[in-house]
Amino acid sequence: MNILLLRPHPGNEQLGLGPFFRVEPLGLEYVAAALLNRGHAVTIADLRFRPGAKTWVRRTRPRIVGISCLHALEYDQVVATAREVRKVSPEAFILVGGHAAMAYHGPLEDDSIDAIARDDGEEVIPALAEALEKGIPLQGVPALRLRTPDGWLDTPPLPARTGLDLVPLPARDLVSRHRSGYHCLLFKPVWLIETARGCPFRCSFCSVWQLYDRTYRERSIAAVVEDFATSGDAVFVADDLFWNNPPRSLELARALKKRGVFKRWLLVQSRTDLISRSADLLEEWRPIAKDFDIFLGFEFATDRGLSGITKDTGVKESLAAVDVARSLGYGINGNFLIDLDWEEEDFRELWNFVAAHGLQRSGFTLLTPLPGTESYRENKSRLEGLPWADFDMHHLLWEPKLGAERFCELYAETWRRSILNTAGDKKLTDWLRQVRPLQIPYMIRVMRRTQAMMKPETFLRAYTATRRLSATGRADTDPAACPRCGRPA
Ligand code: B12
Repeated sequence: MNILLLRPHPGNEQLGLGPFFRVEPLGLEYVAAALLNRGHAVTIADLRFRPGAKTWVRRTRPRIVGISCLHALEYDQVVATAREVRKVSPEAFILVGGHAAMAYHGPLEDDSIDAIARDDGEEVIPALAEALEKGIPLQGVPALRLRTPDGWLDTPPLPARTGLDLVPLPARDLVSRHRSGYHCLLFKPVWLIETARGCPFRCSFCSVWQLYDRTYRERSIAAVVEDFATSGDAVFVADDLFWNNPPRSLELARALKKRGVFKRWLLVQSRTDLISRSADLLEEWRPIAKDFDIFLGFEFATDRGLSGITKDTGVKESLAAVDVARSLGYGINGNFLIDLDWEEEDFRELWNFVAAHGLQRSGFTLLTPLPGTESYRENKSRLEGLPWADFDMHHLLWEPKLGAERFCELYAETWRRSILNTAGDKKLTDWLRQVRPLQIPYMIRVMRRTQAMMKPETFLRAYTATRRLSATGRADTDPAACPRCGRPA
């Protein structure tokens, strides 16, 4: 069967991590590998590059079109993509899957979509293909939310969570034409690797543990070593929580070294408390890459702030993690949350903490109720009608306590204190010195886009545009500004 898998353009890559990161559609590569094993003809089209969906549908004449929906901010774009596909191929079966689709499917219940996958794709799509091929009723295909003449209904769940070794390696060849376009700030091209999935913790702002019931699944050491050995030299590890299982992680580090794996750059995501007590493990991992960065959620600069969310760790652990990581030569890319209820003093406390501990490489996101979290359920009524593209953790979703104008000034000032401000300590020329000459135009483009976050108008215009949109049902008509992000067109 011809199957086309689409990674849509997210529609909003303007702020936060959006401008720096464009990584391969790893979830689709695993799904594709599962389908190739069953003898299907599979194409992955990454619509962040040309050509568009219509061309791919005409070229591949698919029986099934699978569309991935990773982030809540992509819902509207995913529906738009499904409608475009439906127009060119009325007979194709259109299925949507991916984190945001599984965590909260309401916005995807559109007439252009035939089903939404409620679990990981490796078992679901092959079962769907088989049912379509044999004319078996789709109600028997597991883990679907299915559109029927009687409305949307759930099919039975998978008997157990899919083991990650069911498909040991992703079909990376299917995206090789875009490899040079995948990047993470200084590194281009970049590879995305997954060694484990899920998280046993219970942070109130995160939708991952809620979706996977706090489970944590691991790939086998042999599969991960093979994946590392055959991938390129700049790697972002997609695991929700790296180093979670110290004995297995130690074994993995040793196996990678034994295989001679050494990368130019590695980036992993982990927790402060885990790092603060895992110095030996981090020491074992450090020689595996020349530069080794860690994404760490500090969330707040005070225990008072941390007590307002469920994080189950404190500022003491944040600082201990910084000490452990720095003493071993790791780079720290922290993230702090900013609450729309903040007073001026809260911003100052954050700025002082960042300066005192040298955490200028951090990012600053707005505490946002993401679909799939309890906080979304609690705030649902006040979020009704907002464009999904605004759920990027940089858009104000309601009026801040300080008033939008003052809040946006302080938020932009927070970003101005980060190393991304090219008018600050690290100039554009310093960034350019860190990349190869061929990558200078790319780097200039990325850093220029990033400067929008240093300006209060960016956040304020976006907020005003959204409010106008909810009041009138149409976008800001100012032709000089993007209706979503308020940036000059
Ligand atoms: C890689 C990643 C990114 C990358 C790449 C995204 C991109 N645009 O290319 C970067 C770093 C850029 C990124 C950015 C952001 N991200 Co992100 N990201 C992830 C991460 C860590 C891993 C995803 C991944 O590749 N996993 C590995 C693959 C193998 O698994 P998978 O994608 O889940 O695929 C499986 C299934 O989902 C399913 N499947 C997938 N696609 C399909 C399709 C079909 C048809 C079917 C049937 C099945 C299926 O089968 C696959 C195989 O089992 C997830 C965490 C997560 N657990 O999802 C967060 C996550 C998706 N991101 C999140 C967030 C919040 C963001 C940001 C807003 C953060 C920020 N500070 O700015 C930005 C938004 C950027 C933007 N404007 O677009 C949240 C989303 C929450 C939500 N409900 O919306 C997550 C869940 C992290 C979290 N813990 O909260 N992100």
